[in-house]
Amino acid sequence: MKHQLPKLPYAYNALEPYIDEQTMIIHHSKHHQGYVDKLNAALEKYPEFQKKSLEDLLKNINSLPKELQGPVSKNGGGHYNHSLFWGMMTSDKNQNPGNELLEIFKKDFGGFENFKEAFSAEALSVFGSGWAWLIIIDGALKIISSQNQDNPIMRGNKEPLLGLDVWEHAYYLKYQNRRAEYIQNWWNVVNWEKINESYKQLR
Ligand code: MN3
Repeated sequence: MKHQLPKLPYAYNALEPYIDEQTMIIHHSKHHQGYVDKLNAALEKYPEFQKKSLEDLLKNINSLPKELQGPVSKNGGGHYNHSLFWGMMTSDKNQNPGNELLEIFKKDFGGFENFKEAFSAEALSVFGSGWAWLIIIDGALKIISSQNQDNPIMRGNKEPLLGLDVWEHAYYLKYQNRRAEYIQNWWNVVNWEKINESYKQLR
């Protein structure tokens, strides 16, 4: 079974004006498709690993054949990260995290605004290409970042609650070098409804 590009859960222009249509078209139909295609190509000679789920491949990245580790972490990681990322955003803009998560943000970060500041700072500080993540470790929320297409499950953590792509391809057409402005605007399209569901499953 080959890996497949998932459909976007909204139209390419649905995140306007914060994320522009052209960026979404290229990001989904070229970049994400490219990760899927290269992942399938890398697995072509390995029928036994074609049967494994993407999560299985990434969680066990270090026990894959040496030749597969690089291509799977880059392209499998890219496929996994983007598949999550699309669902972490929504056309239903400016959602509120809701009372339960607001309480958790208060407990773990001193408040929602503090959390946003810390997450934004982590995303801004990624050198080159990578991601900022919100994960749960031992019942507490924690902000981390990763390089390239690495992600929390490759490090033995649970699926992330929230992730932000800070590769230049995610924002350069609209924001050029202004990553901070991209990050600030991205908060308007965060799918808090989805993140609440994930929290209930993962905590
Ligand atoms: Mn990307």
